[in-house]
Amino acid sequence: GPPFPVFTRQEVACHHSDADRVWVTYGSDVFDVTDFLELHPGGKSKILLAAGGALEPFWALYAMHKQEHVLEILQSYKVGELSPEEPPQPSVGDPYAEDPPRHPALKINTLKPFNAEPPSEVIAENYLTPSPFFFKRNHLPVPLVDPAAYRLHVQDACGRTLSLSLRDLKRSFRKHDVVATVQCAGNRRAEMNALQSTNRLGWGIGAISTACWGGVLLRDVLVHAGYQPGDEGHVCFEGLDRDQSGTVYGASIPLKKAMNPEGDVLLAYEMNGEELPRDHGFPLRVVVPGTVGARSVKWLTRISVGPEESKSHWQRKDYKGFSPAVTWDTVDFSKAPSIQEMPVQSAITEPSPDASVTPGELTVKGYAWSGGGRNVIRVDVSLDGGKSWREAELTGEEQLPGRAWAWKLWQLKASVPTGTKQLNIVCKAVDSSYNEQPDTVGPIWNILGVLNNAWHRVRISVGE
Ligand code: HEM
Ligand code: MTE
Ligand code: MO
Repeated sequence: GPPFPVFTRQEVACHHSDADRVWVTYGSDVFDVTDFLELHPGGKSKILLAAGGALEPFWALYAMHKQEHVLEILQSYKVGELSPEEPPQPSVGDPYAEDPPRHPALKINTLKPFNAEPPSEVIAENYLTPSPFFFKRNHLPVPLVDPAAYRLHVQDACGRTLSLSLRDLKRSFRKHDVVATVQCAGNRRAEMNALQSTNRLGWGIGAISTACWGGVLLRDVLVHAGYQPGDEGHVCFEGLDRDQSGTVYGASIPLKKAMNPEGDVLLAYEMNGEELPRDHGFPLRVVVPGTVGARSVKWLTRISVGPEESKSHWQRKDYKGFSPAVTWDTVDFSKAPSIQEMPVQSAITEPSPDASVTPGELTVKGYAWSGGGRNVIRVDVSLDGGKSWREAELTGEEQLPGRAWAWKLWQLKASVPTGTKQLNIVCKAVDSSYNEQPDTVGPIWNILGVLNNAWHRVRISVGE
């Protein structure tokens, strides 16, 4: 095509609002992203921060934009190039320089922010996931917190703010241990993306892990702050991770869940008997058993109670479920409730799709879990794509009825007859309410790529 028109940075700067069109630069290219504002998964207000200027300082923080599928979207809005006389943008320091070291076995989905999951074969090796292999889902850089200076701010029932040190928390409240599985709403999004792209982070089957969390009950802290069991409302949490515009990670849960003596919501300072690792929220995080991972706010700095849910982007504009018919043009975020309890889930961790399987003895392994404290009562496994089924053997700790916060691991020993060319392994779990998983992804596909709990399928060609 014809060469693009050339602009100065000053000309680009004139396009900084809807009315003047919104232009941004990246490298030496100029883009008119006005038509993308409403479609942006991170929200319109975020792009407006960069309006009229360079994306680089923002994308240094939200570095998951530096992926092919995002850059392709950007390219489609190109309207020009910067004049070669324009000096390049000064390079920005790496906001992720203080992130902790991680285990090299993790499969990285995005490096900055750090989003990674354990390899499939590792997931079901341990009932309690060793912390280095526990999936990590960060939206921002990991904050560096001095535990001596750390304070938890709790807004009390009279509107005052209590300030609690770690020592206060450990001294004033009884310690509880809760074994709970944490699952991201985006677990298994890659299978949704394979059907139709959601333009969002592709997770495999590993955005789920289980730990023994040690800490104090949120309920005890709320009672100390003057709240009563029958009170209505939402408990809002804020993390210490924030971006240049001061946006902090935040989320909320119903007060009823927090105050429920059988809800087991924890403010955790230990994970698997050790100090909470930095990636998992050091020095203090929320763990909301049975509830989507997004509400288990890490690096917790503030708790407040109010009539409304958290105003955070991640409470209001993300982590909601929509009909497959809803598009970015028609989505109305106020129409869907925030995801809290999760549906029944299971996946095959072994054999992995690229494993070499030969006729003879075969062990199929996996995990199964359901939200809301519902126990997994059964896992059915098929080797022929769902024509015939067998029941898997379940393992896991005994859990109280209605408080089954942790997954079940399962396995099935099968024999693969000689002459078998292909195995089409399928699993599906049933929870204590007899909820079952849908058989395919199509009918539950959604623009955010959340809540994928379709039957998990692994196709394997059998060698000689
Ligand atoms: C998410 C595109 C500008 C902040 C995303 C995603 C895309 C995208 C495709 C989804 C990524 C994924 O989940 O894998 C773009 C384009 C931009 C732009 C084409 C060009 C103007 C910005 C700017 C900011 C920003 C300037 C910040 C100031 C975010 C945030 C998310 C996001 C906060 C959500 C991330 C999360 O789920 O944690 N953007 N973006 N974006 N973007 Fe942008
Ligand atoms: N809390 C803060 N402060 N910042 C975050 O980015 N991510 C949330 C939640 N808590 C997040 C957070 C999401 S989406 C999930 S799934 C879980 O943390 C992941 O917890 P993990 O990293 O310990 O596995
Ligand atoms: Mo998540």
